[in-house]
Amino acid sequence: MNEQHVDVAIVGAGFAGLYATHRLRNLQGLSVQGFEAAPGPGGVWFWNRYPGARCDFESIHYSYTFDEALQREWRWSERYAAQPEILAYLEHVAERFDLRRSFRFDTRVTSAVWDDSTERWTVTTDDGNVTVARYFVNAAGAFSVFKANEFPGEADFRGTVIHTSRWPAEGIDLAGKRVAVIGTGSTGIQVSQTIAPQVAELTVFQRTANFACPLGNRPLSDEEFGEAVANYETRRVESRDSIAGAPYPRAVKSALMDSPEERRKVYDKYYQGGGFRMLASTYYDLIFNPEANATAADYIRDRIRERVKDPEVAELLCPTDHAYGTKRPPFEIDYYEMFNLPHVRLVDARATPIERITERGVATTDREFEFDVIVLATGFDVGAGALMRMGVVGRNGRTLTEHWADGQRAYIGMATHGFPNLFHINGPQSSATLFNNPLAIEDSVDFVGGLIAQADARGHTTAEVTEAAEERYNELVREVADATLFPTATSWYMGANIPGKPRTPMYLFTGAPMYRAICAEVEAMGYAGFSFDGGDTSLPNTMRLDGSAVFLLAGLMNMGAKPLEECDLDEARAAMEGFRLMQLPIPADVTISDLSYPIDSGVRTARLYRPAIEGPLPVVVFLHGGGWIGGSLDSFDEPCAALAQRVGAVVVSPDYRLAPEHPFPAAIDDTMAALRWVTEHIGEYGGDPARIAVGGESAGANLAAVAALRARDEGGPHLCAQVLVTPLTDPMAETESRRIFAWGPILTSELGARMVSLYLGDPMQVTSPWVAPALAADLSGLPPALVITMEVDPLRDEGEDYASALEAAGVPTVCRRFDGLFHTAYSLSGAIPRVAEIQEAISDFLALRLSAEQVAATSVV
Ligand code: N01
Repeated sequence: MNEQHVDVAIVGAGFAGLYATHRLRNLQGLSVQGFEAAPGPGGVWFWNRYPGARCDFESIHYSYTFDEALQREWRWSERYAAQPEILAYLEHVAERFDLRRSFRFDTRVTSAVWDDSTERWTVTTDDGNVTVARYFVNAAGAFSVFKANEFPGEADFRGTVIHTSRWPAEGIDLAGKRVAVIGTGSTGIQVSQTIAPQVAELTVFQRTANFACPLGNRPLSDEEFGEAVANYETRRVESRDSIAGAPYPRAVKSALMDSPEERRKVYDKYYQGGGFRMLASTYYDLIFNPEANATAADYIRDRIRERVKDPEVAELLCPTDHAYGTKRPPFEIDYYEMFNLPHVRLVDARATPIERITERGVATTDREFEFDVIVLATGFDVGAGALMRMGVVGRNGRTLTEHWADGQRAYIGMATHGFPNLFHINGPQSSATLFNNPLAIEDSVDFVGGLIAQADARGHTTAEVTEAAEERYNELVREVADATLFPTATSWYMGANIPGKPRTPMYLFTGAPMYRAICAEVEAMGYAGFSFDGGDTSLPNTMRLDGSAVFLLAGLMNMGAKPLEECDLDEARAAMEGFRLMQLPIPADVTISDLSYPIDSGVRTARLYRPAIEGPLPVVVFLHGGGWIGGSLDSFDEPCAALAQRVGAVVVSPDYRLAPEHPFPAAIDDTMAALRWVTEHIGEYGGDPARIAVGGESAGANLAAVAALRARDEGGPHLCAQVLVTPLTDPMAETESRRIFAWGPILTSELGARMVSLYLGDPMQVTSPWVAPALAADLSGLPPALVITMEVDPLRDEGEDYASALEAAGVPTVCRRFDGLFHTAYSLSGAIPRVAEIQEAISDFLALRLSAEQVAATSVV
């Protein structure tokens, strides 16, 4: 037995293992020993040699980016390269960067055990050797364990049974043979359409019909290749910044915003030869809105019906049991036309399941079929299936299999608690499956390389994700999945294709930009979530957020929405109006009408929301948010209507003047004018002038708080309550939340400062209590207050400080913090289900404060 000592042991010589070796050995100078079960490099592209095996992501995108010369010199022959070409590419990379010498091929890892006393991994291989390593990198890939044959009787069969991922290099002669293909995923479709012309009979066993769309393969012209090479630099940046990791046009509309005719045009454009564009470039809500998804599903079903002549076969090929995209979409060349050939038949393996393999072929519950060759295209134990079989033992003798008994989990897809110095490349719960894999791999390897470099530079010997970080990330992955349609399908995305495997989301379904942003944040915070030598670190801000919030922010990134702080005034206003798209429908039983109220320089509009309840009703004057520079009656229609309905109150939303056209004190003057008008006239609209509350969100909450002060000091109007949702109470406040959440989300420090400066006009006003109510000399005598704050909001602490100050001044005050939510969440009810909890808190508070009994009792006192 040989024992060798290295810095890093790497398992796998596919895209991940090769780049990990290059980065860690060639660029970082670490000693590396790699292991690969296959006789050569290539990973999944070594093993999957079945006829028709081809990448369904364009090769100019699905390739390494780390070396510019490599990008230029490798000339892809087709738009979507076939397996031999991709394998040749990886062999070329192995040669060019001298990577082979770091690998032992034909070698399997049989155990990997962590020793806490030496802080080393001991890796044993089936050649009897032992490698002791500081770090252990799992680059074994997600598709290296194929799904074992589930059908009894294989030994009885007189012909050949073969799984697609074990296709022999010399091929199998299928000419004139009777062939069965079991499985209609990406692999089954590729192999069937390719072998159909050669075989005597082809029988496809389909358990679940799939939404396959045209691949659009063709030779890559010199012009296309030249254009790609010339623009690689910008293309790669765009790729990494897009949902799927390729510079496809972004989906920026809901499918429900287009008419059926417009939708047809969009789907026609991307269906024909668009590959993943059909999902990534059409409509952003296909993956979470069932109604939107149905439009794409209907479209694809119609194309299947057009392409397959026999209506019964066509119907069988139409998927009906899952939403489009919730199983990994396959791509095809002439798969559907293949079923028009007389020697090809489709068997419904759901209606008549396969029972066994017999001496002559396959027996279903209905009959026996005779074959010479049975091809199993039945998929993989996706995720870290390979690692699970390697005998990995972490701290305190705990095996990885035990740790993952309830489902595979890895912090940002890269690290597992209890397994120090073990890193996964594109591991479970990464975003790899929705992200062009070579790019995802490079990002993941670079992250791990950076972490090791930092640990080494600082003299740390162990790096391990904390239990809390792993747990929170795991929850986040589930919460994000719950915001999508993915959990509604039985797929390998959900670990649901392997009997007995825990059903749990295998990936973070946000798209690449959010996943990359989380990894960047972890790194920027000194590898937040990781503990070096037992020291503790904090969680990245994004992981404090509710999954629905992360999913929403990811959606904005996928659309390429400009962050608000980068927008000019018009763009910022338009973006705020766009928030309406993320609101629930307006409750039908609330009547909405516009009216006018006078201000010094003329009249303004106010919008009145009245629930279908007999009056007189209590009244809420609600000021919309928007940083005093944006927001509108329209953008707050839904929050105001929902408030009216929940509280059973007349809600009046004044259209106060905006800065910078109308700086301070225009907005607050208009607010006061609206309050006065409401007090005098609301009786005409079914409101009770004795029961008026003021409320607002963000800048609107600032106006509401100031209005309460002014109403007290100016002798009216009389207000029974104030509701301040995420108020700004002091522009100059130096709070911890302003520091920690300086980068948002949505509201950043820079944006906040810019809005305040536009609002003020004259900077000297910043200390006026009419701008900064927290600076008022006296807060006593103000109406009872409800202050609502969000955990991940720069304004959180000043809201809570203001609530404490009100209470200290004798004002009955309730302060509610909503963990996991962010500034502006209140006006995004369609995307953030927990807005209902905020609305409930407001209606509970106002129901009490505006009840006739309470108001009467208070007046008597
Ligand atoms: O595997 P799959 P795959 N009886 O799990 C059926 C990647 N890939 O090898 O859906 C009858 O998708 C199963 O039926 P059902 C890509 O990410 C990429 O095709 O479970 N049928 C399904 O139809 C892909 O998603 C490329 O009801 C049974 C099929 O077998 C991933 O690899 C090319 C069955 C399995 O489909 C896996 O694709 C190829 C049973 N007992 C693959 N058990 C590229 O182009 C399973 N099935 C990059």
